[in-house]
Amino acid sequence: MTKSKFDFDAIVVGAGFSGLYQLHLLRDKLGLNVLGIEAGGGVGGTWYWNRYPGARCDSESHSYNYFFSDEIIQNWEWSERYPGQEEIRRYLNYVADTLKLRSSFEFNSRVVGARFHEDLGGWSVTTENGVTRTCQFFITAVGCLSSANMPNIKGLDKFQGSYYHTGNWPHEGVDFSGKRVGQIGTGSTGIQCVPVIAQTAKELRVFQRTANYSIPAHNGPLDDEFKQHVKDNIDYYRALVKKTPNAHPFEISPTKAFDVDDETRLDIYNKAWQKGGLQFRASFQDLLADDEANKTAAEFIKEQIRTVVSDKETAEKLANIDHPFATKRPPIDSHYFETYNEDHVHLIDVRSDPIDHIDEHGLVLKSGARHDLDIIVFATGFDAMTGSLLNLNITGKQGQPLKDAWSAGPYTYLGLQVSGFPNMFTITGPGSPSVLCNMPVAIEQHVEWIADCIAYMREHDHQLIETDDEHCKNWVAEVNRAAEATLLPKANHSWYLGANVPGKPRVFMPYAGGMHHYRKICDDVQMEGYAGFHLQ
Ligand code: NA7
Repeated sequence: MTKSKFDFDAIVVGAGFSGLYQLHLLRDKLGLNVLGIEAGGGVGGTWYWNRYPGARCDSESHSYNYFFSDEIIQNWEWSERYPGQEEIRRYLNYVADTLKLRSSFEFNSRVVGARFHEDLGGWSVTTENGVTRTCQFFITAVGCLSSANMPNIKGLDKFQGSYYHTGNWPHEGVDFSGKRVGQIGTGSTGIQCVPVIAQTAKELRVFQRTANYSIPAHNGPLDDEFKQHVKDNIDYYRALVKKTPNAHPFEISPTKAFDVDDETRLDIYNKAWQKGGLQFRASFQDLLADDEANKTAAEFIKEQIRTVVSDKETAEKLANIDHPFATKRPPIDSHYFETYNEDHVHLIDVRSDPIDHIDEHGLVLKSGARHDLDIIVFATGFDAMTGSLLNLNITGKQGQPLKDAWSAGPYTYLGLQVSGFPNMFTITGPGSPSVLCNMPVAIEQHVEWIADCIAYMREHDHQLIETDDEHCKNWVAEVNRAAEATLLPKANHSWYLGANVPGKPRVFMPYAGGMHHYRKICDDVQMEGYAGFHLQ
């Protein structure tokens, strides 16, 4: 066997759902020499870092797993309708043990730079400890929501209490008992935190900039009958998640909101509300396409908020939502709105009276109103989709940094590759459906496509694969077209648009044309011998 000119055939960055499976396929199916690098101290990816109170997935557990291995499916048992953070981490540890993946990962090791070398035809990857390794294929499995968005509020350094970002939560937890807690942010994360923090805090003040819709999750233990049903019908569920636009295990209704009369529509919404979860969005097929249809769902939810929350003023602030339903990622909750009925929980509207600064004692609003606090929780989200990639300091051909290539927004072909960055693949990269889907299904599709592509290259003795400007330009146009065909771009502060991070280009980043269409596009590209990619 001739010695490779690279230290590794492939380096995979990240040990979450995507990194684990990618490493397994390349190492165990293709027989490559692969190194995994992970900044965290263990496997889990986003679930390793996001340990905030109430952290739970909004996909239902029977679809929030890998589908590639019957053995893994049959030997694992989810306990609740929606998997909690700890259970997901246990699951990923179980997968890592079953497939013996841990030994191929270097943990507690952060990638600080990756550079393509034209003379080498491959990459060098440098970690924080100064070590540099070379590889032929550089694969990012860094997740879409991994780079915390910490707002730049002046005076935070003076605050004498403690503060935490939900995405970097201390492993030992935070004790809220007897404490005056302020929480900034009411996205999916904030909505999960509120009811749990309220259980022990002396006082909880929630600072809301944008009111948000939320659907009750109705989480609870799964009964044995359902667990067995899923195992016995796994082929059905595997096919279902491949068929639906968001890769969830339920169909979107073929009916339009105005195909039925008012009474029937209300009945459908009531039933969906009772059932709970993201399925509410699937009540009618045109909720994300038609303004008037959307309003029927939006008004229904606003009415529920007014019914649940007893204080009229608080209810109005919560129901004063400025964007169409589901144009921001729709949270699901466990007693979120109900929590505002507790005397020690207060909602503060920082849209009408914004946060001005933080001082030793707490938050001060523009009006001068002050809120003295012991703990501040920043549930302020992520520099989504591009942040975790740009943080790797990636440099492509002719020394071009990825940050320059993406100065006007992410520029990819299929969300899989960037022109000027040969042999680099971005699992669930911007331009792919990713965050609009049940993630593990989107991840499996990307990971398998990448592994097939590398296998094809080996078979045909190709050393390099690179897309080009024309295909990136066309794909970005297609991503925009798909978004424009929906109401999604109408949410002003959405992280889908990058609008939550000051200075970030406003571009709709995920592909909204549906996972099922996207899968077909990628399959066709593969069938045509990797059309849009140049193989050398
Ligand atoms: P999100 O959905 O980005 O929510 C962040 C929240 O923080 C949102 O309510 C923001 O208000 C608020 N925010 C951010 N910066 C500020 C400042 N400076 N002042 C006041 N309020 C602020 O992040 P999540 O972590 O909740 O959810 C991310 C995804 O993780 C989620 O969709 C799931 O897919 C998993 P805004 O709306 O910008 O006015």
